[in-house]
Amino acid sequence: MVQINLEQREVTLKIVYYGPALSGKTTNLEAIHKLLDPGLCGRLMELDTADDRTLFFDLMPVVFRTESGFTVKVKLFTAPGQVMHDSTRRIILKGADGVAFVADSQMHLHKSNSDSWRGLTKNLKANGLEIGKIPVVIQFNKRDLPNIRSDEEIAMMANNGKEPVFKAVATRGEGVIETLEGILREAWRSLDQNFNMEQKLRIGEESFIRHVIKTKPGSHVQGGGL
Ligand SMILES: Nc1nc2c(ncn2[C@@H]2O[C@H](COP(=O)(O)OP(=O)(O)OP(=O)(O)O)[C@@H](O)[C@H]2O)c(=O)[nH]1
Ligand SMILES: [Mg+2]
Repeated sequence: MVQINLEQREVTLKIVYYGPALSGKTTNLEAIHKLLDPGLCGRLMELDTADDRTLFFDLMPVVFRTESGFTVKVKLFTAPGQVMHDSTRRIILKGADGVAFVADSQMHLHKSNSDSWRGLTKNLKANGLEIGKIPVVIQFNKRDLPNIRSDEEIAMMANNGKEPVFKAVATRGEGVIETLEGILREAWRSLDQNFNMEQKLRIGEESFIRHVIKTKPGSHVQGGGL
């Protein structure tokens, strides 16, 4: 849940990257870390095993100050995807203001995507949250691989579902910023509705997003939207 401290003029938001094992959640954060302005990004902290599997979580804060004098901290977390870490996933989802669900586009991983989605629903519920109420966007990652779900299929899912859908090749940084922008937008709208963020911080949605997504000069950001 967003923390708003009016006295210290500080606001902290939590966004969680969630999805099946090896779908590319950590890779998304690494790409964001490379693409965003280093002046805004904190250290990327990865708590993982020797073979790079997320053990507990990754965390990267993005911090900026508004002209109205507020410090805004956006904390980007990844949850570990391996099946055995379910209780860790539940803990990491606690107080999330938005979830970016990173699905693996490969056909044969369809079931792990849907199992993970079901797990998300269950773990949100355990935290008093609910899909449909908390902002969620979906990213279909690994678009560079063979035997993946077709663009048509993904477009159809995007049409039928409520969540915004993005396509990505996280290893190349493609679609990663678009996904982040998508979840920030959804999260901001929901927080504004519930807590009057615009009035409190005296910044609007676009300004909030532009503040976070300041890419490094010269960095190449490619589209991943539908
Ligand atoms: N070909 C391809 N490989 C990718 C892409 N994104 C990530 N990978 C690779 O997939 C593997 C797993 O990526 P991670 O980012 O560690 O996956 P994760 O979701 O954090 O995995 P867990 O922490 O175990 O849940 C790594 O070898 C990545 O390089 C992509 O877009 N295309
Ligand atoms: Mg990981």
